[in-house]
Amino acid sequence: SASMAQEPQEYLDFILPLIKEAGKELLTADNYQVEHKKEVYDLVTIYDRRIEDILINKIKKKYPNHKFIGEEESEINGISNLTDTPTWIIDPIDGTSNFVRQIPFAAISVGLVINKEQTMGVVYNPFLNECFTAIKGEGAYLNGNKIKTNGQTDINKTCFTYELSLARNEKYGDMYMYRLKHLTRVIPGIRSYGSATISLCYVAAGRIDAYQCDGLYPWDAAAGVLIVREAGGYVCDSNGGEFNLMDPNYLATSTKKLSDEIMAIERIADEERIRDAKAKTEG
Ligand code: 2AM
Ligand code: CA
Ligand code: CA
Ligand code: CA
Repeated sequence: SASMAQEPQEYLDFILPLIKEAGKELLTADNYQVEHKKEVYDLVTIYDRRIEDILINKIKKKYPNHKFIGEEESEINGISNLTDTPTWIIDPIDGTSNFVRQIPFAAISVGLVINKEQTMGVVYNPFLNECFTAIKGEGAYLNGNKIKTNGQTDINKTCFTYELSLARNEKYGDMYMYRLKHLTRVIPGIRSYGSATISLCYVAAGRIDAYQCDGLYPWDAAAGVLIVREAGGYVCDSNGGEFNLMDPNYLATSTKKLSDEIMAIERIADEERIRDAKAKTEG
């Protein structure tokens, strides 16, 4: 019956075809007009709202007691707190700035949180037909094939994706400038892809070694962070603390050792920034 607890696999079997179907909205899109939200870099198209509405309505029909946190509905309703009720956390298009430029690097992300725990996650990039999935305790998959992080521990051989889209946010000041100065000295491959969820999945699949992003929302993390962890990766918050789904920023890496090494360099950069700022006010 509807009130009985269901296995995460049943939820995955239910949602997967709906996400694949919703992906067709992106493949057949022909209207790339954008509307700006509060920030000039925060974009929305008709497809963001349409995909989120389709998914929420179909899930509601099947599971009328479940709750939802969706990027677009949150604009109106605010972000509700997590409860023990199963909650579907939806980013209808992650990588909207790529999508509107017809760069095929955007995904639909759906995570399911049960008893406040990330339990199931799907990230689907319809343009490349790549569907990443995970169930807590049961591993991570790409199109049904098991994936693992690549086990990279050597920062001198690392490919690191650092999301720079939010660097212009005043609250970070010069932080990114200082960090990039130090990181680029040791890390041979630096990237910025413009999709948080796909970048996380690339760490999970061992394509890249590390991904970091600040200033995110639950829908940028609900599926992808579970997928990284289930692939054997390590996720902490951007300052090395415990990752918090409801106030997310993160460093996701193939190994804990690599995470420590990246953090150590960022600490050196942060200290230099603080020293310089001090010298400026004193000088
Ligand atoms: P989005 O495409 O769903 O907006 C790079 O832009 C990454 O950061 C994307 O995954 C993007 O998600 C996410 N992001 C989160 N908050 C953002 C914001 N305020 N502006 C732009 N991108 C944001
Ligand atoms: Ca957005
Ligand atoms: Ca997003
Ligand atoms: Ca989005």
